[in-house]
Amino acid sequence: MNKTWWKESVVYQVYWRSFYDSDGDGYGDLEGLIQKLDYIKELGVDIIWLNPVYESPDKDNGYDISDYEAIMPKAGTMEVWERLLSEVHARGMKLIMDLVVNHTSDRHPWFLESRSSRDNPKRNWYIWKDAKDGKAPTNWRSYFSPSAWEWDEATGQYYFHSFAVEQPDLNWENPELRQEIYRMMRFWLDKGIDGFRLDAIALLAKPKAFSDAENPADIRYLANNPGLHDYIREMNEQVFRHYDMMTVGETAFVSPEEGLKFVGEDRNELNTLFHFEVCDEMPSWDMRRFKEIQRRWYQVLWGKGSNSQFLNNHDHTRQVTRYGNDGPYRVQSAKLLATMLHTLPGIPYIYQGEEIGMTGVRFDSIDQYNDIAMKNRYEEEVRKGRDPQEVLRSLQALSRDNSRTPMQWNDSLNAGFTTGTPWINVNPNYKEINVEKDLADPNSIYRYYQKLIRLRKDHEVMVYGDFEELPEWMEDERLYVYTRTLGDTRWLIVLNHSDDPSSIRLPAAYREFTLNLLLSNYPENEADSADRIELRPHEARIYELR
Ligand code: TEU
Repeated sequence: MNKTWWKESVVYQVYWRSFYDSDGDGYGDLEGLIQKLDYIKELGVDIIWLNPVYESPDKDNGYDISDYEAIMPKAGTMEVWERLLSEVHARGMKLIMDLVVNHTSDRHPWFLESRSSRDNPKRNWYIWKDAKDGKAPTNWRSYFSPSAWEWDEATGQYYFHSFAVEQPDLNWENPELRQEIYRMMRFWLDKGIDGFRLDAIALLAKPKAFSDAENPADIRYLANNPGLHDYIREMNEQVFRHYDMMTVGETAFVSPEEGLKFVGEDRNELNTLFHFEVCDEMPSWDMRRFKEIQRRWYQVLWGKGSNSQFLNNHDHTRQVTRYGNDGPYRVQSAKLLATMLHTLPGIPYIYQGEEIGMTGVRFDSIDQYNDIAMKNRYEEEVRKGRDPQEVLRSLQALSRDNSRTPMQWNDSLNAGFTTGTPWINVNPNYKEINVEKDLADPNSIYRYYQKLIRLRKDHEVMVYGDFEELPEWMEDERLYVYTRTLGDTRWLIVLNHSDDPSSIRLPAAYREFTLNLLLSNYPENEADSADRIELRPHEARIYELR
């Protein structure tokens, strides 16, 4: 397998508006991120993924861009952004920018022109259709609203939006539009960034036939349509291949076989991807399902293309709450999940706050929530006559705001995030869970992440080693036992994802090995041997087999 810098990297995702507020306006900002770069560097990560900072009316927290070549004043200025890039590089880290090219804001000048008249030269930069029988052209839902179509009275047509009404989709069939996007991409790459996280990239091609979906609620018809890979190959041909850069596609609804079309090294499309088979299809932890998903992606991708490992981000609630134990075993569980993500094949992504075990949140009223996806769904359900409190309760667990509460720096007011009023409430548990506390504790989650990342730097087996599960535990719903092998180096990873203790006896083939413990989230258990490994609740072990 050919070696590259991005394959060997650990990525840290900064949702800047919740990271650190330097000017007291209640929003995190780029100056605040600059002030915290040493904290990120000390963790040991290689790449920072920065959520969108472009000019935006902020209906979807920056994912509705109104000027691709300007910085949102809430975040800072282009001068501050330039300094951020320089400070990231000065610390030997890289910066990849989150880029949204499936849609723009409805306040982008392109859309204002497009909607001004049917014969405007930019009309065809977006997707406009006549009404059908006096209604929307199709019955398609959008991610954030009951219909993917919005009526425009002025020109008597509907426009298409995969997400919010305020996020009209660009028409990727239009070569003029595509060339403008490629020019903009080069604008940022020529500034020296190191790559892109490509938002909703699997949606660029729309269904060929604008006809009703059998089941409009199952919005998979919005993704992976014919023509999609032609666009991405052209993007690579015209932009990516000319730079030493990394691309990671946010590819909705892809199977491993579909995923390989994006990241196969012979495809000349993207370097790697996020798939959502876990986050979209596993409401809570299901070890057997998780193993099955990992197995399939490994079997299809390994040696051909790169995958990512993550269990939360700005769209998906905190992993220790959703998939671990954020109660009595929060610290051990956070470390176990990290051990799993960093020892499974793929590039590990750390979402800000994950490294100190931040948890999900429960706000009492819909007014305390910000996420447009949640608020639109709440209104839609209440309009159907459902009890508002019951609707709120049904949406809280998976609300994207769970991951968007401010970074918890210390136990002072607002967790040290802002001297102003935070744009979203701080999680009330910040006095117990915060950076200052973790930095002071040699056994903290943060210190454990540092050791994990250090291990990766010192041992290529974590990056390039073949993965193999021990058959004895393949169907086990609590234990995950697998090896990573590269040349003569063989590691054994043993995970007890359970509130109960467990013990295992390695198969005969492993009994000849000496178990050299490299890392555990508990104090060492001297009595262990291949004959008998005692595992405490949520215990994780990484052994080198000698
Ligand atoms: O999310 C895209 C999105 O919601 C789906 O493509 C994806 O299938 C889903 O997240 C998987 O659960 C991106 C951004 O991450 C999100 O914050 C934006 O709201 C959205 O695009 C619109 O730009």
